[in-house]
Amino acid sequence: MKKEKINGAEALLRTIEAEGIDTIFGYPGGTIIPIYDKLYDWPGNLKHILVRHEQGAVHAAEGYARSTGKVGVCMATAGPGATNFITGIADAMMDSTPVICITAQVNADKLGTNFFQETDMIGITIPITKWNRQITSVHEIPAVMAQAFHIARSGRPGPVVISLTKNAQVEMVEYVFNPGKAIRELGLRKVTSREKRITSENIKRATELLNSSRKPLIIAGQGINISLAWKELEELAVQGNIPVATTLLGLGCINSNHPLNVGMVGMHGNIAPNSMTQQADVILAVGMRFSDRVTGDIKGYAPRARIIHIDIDRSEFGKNIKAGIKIQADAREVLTQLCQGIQYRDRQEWLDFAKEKKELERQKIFVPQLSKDDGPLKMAQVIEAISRHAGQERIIVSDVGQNQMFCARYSRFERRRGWITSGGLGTMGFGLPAAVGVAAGNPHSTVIAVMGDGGFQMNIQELGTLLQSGLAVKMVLLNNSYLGMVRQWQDLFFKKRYSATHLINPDFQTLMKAYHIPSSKVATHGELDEKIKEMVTAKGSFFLEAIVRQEENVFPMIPADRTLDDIIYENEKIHHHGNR
Ligand SMILES: Cc1ncc(C[n+]2csc(CCOP(=O)(O)OP(=O)(O)O)c2C)c(N)n1
Ligand SMILES: [Mg+2]
Repeated sequence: MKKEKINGAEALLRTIEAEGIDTIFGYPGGTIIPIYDKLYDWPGNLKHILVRHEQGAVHAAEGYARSTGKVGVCMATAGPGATNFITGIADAMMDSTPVICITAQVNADKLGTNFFQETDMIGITIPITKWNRQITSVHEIPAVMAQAFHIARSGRPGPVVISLTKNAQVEMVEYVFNPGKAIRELGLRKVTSREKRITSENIKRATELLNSSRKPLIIAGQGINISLAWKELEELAVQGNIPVATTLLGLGCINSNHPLNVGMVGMHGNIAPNSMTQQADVILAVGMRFSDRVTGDIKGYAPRARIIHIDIDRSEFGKNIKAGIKIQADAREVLTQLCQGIQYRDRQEWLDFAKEKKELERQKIFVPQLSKDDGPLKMAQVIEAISRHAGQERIIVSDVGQNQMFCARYSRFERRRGWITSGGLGTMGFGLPAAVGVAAGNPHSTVIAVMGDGGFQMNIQELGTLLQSGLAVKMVLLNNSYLGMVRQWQDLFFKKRYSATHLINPDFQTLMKAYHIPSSKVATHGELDEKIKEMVTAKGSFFLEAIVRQEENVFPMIPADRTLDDIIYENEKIHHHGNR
């Protein structure tokens, strides 16, 4: 019997469905119409969410991927549609997010002729993709798509770009999807027995080092979420009685209220884990990459610590911080093995140090930040109230800036994959479209997007996506009429010369009317709890605008290029550091 023939567009959609994906985020155009034509009456489970700008499609795919653990898929037409993907792709690369970005391309026989809307997406995206491939013939589609999914989600995940010429979308093929064979054809390098031996020897050395340590600190990053190592992380910490800090992306990989969780490291991190980094004798870094936002000036980083670095990507070893023990393997596997040899040690003095620093932060930062006074609302108060009212199944998505740091510092994280933010690239405009993707992937969760007035306006067009898709996102706008984080740096390091950071904003309430999104505004403490409750209990999308203090700064802070010993707590202290 002859196998049925289908066209390339249909073959592409079948591969996506076969990989367990139920939603594609995208935007059509002339070169990609054959795929949209197939979507028009697609008989399967695949939904398409029409965004309002292609950047939004990538961020939505990222939100979908990070909140569900699946691969996010987005698509765009050739040329401007494709180049609008770039910021999203770069964002996914920085945060190791598995997305497949399909961009249409002109007919294969027209490549290189400056054909209408021809842009070389392969050339453009080489440095910001884990892998990219141009498909010029229908026969390549099933195998290349299987490879794309494998590469996007395996090892250290990342973005894959598939540039699909128009002829390949319309040519006919006998459809056979054999991912196993396609992945074997990639000829990926296997871990050698020598490497396995080195790994197990290093696990033994690491166990001994941890067992003999008086002041160990685990620093857990996004790798914990990627390798699903939440349980193993907690087990290691509890069995060894070892405190755990997390990076910004690692927030939530251990519960906020866990007695061994000492908080977030980094520029606006908590005092305890930053100070502990400087005092620790052993640091176990898992699935984190010692970003400059975590280390400050690397010359003064963790001066007393021997460092064990666990990462699936060996290019991370020694890139920023040298580690004495390097273990290139899946975080979950390594943590499981470490659990087998770890011994409980009484570390009262060390844990008391953490307590002391926590108390210091409470007095110096939390109490004043959360105290009610006569002035306008503070961002911290809004975030804290959200945590109290929004239920444990909430997923918090943030934008970038002060809103993001307040969100990280004042939210309580009680569920896995419950925190989605743009870390490495710090992409303003990430929040709203990412939340759209989170909502698509998690219809039963409360999805809350916390944004600043600057970042919200960077992808504000995605309100149209909410309107049309009916997806539910609770938007919280922290409106300070400033590009707050840049203003903070101008305040602290540029003598308050607020160049181009003040924003004159539109009337957001009127705007919501135009989009038929129910909305509300809050400006006083008295109303805060009630307004937040109104938002979280609303059916569908809701927009809450909090008018917050205009010139508030996020503290503590470790100024860029300073060491973790140089924590500043308030505006006054900065003047000792001069203007840098
Ligand atoms: C796309 C992009 N452009 C510029 C920046 C630089 N930047 C970082 S934070 C920030 C200010 C953000 O302002 P807003 O969204 O109002 O948030 P706030 O800090 O006031 O909470 C800017 C301009 C960035 N991170 N991303
Ligand atoms: Mg702002």
